[in-house]
Amino acid sequence: MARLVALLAALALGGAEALAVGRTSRVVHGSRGAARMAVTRAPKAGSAVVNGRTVVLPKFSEECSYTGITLTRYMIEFARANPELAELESILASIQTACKTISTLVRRSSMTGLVGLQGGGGSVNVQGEEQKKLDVITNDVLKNALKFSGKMATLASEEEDAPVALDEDDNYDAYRPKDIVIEEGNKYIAVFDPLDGSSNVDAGIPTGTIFGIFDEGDQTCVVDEGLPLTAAEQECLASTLRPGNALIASGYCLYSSATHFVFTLGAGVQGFTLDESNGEFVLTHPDIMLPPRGKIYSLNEGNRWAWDNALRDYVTAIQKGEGESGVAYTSRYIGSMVGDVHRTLLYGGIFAYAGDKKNVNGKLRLLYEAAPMSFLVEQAGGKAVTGLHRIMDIVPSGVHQRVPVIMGSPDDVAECQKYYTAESAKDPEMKKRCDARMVPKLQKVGA
Ligand code: FBP
Repeated sequence: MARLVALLAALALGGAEALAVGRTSRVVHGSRGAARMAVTRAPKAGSAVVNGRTVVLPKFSEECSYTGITLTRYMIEFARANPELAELESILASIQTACKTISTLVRRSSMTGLVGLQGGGGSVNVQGEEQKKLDVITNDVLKNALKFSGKMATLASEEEDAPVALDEDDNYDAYRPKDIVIEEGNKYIAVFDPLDGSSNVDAGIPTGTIFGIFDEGDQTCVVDEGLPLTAAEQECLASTLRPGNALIASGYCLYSSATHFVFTLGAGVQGFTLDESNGEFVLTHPDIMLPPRGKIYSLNEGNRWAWDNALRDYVTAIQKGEGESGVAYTSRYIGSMVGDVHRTLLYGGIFAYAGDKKNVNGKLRLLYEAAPMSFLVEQAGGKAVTGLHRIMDIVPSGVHQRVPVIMGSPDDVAECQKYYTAESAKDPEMKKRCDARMVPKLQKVGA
């Protein structure tokens, strides 16, 4: 009775004090001794249909005021709400562990000698880029974490020439007495860029990890029988080269002033921040939605001379405040896709690495950069296009295929797209080039 009176008295005080009172001695001691209070920043509940599958969003009616809603707890609830997708819990657990490790490796790299080029230089990946020490190390960290989840069939990475097929590890048989047949879980495909923006890492500029998860599903592409690949390799390649609209999860981890983990499971976008004090990602940005329009454009203006007229005219118009909003936009460009997209998701506006006369397909890779980020942007209410077409609909023609990228606030991307539509109506070559990307082609390994 006394405790009830105290509680009512505390509540009568109203506001934070009430909670403070609650937190001190009276209200804190629940049956398990941890503080409990009504959740204030819980993500929206409900469900959504993803690739023909209904995904139920996890619900949080309580939150520990000391821990908050962690990514670990979010995925536990997600698995409870979606038993057929329960394996995503251990996959995301593996990815978050790898990202925490990478966050520490990047932050301490100047003190641990992890800056600079792999092997002092000369170590070149399949795209001809000189690898940083951290490119190779972060690739190993993420590859191992995914492999040890025991849920992956195939991995494709910016730092791997070709997709890597994962066989059952020895433990698999060790755990299964020969005579009992146990239903084998699903297997998944992970595509990732272990350290996006790595050209910036030695200068302490934000970098990130980008990932995308496909379920094994059915193959959407054919492989050139002429390729010198074994049947298993052909199988593995074909199962990896999937369009973005087949993704079941994607996200990034940003290594910057704070470490942010932002992801989607096809039903909205959730943002977590690493609480360095307990090593947990805590929900700080529930249900991220892009504003319909922003005031920031983000692209490498150093390429301006090579841009298509469409892009040049669009950027000129918004710089001068002669665009649809009549507002003069400002420029922000980090040169790390994860950093530039993270800011765009939170502040709105447009990020682009378009095709140009120098690189008709731009610079960013479809499978493990453009498609996973497009899934996020679309789930946050934005748009992601090549100029004329939706990036998520492109069937990759190679693991390292590049595509033009224009993404961000829906009204900004739609405005930019109008310039491309107008120019392609005058330039059949350009139209042909853009439409050709939408036609699935025979697959090539290193392309
Ligand atoms: P990687 O560092 O993973 O190769 O990524 C490419 C990237 O660094 C993107 O993060 C970024 O958006 C773009 O290249 C920057 O290119 P540029 O220096 O030509 O503007």
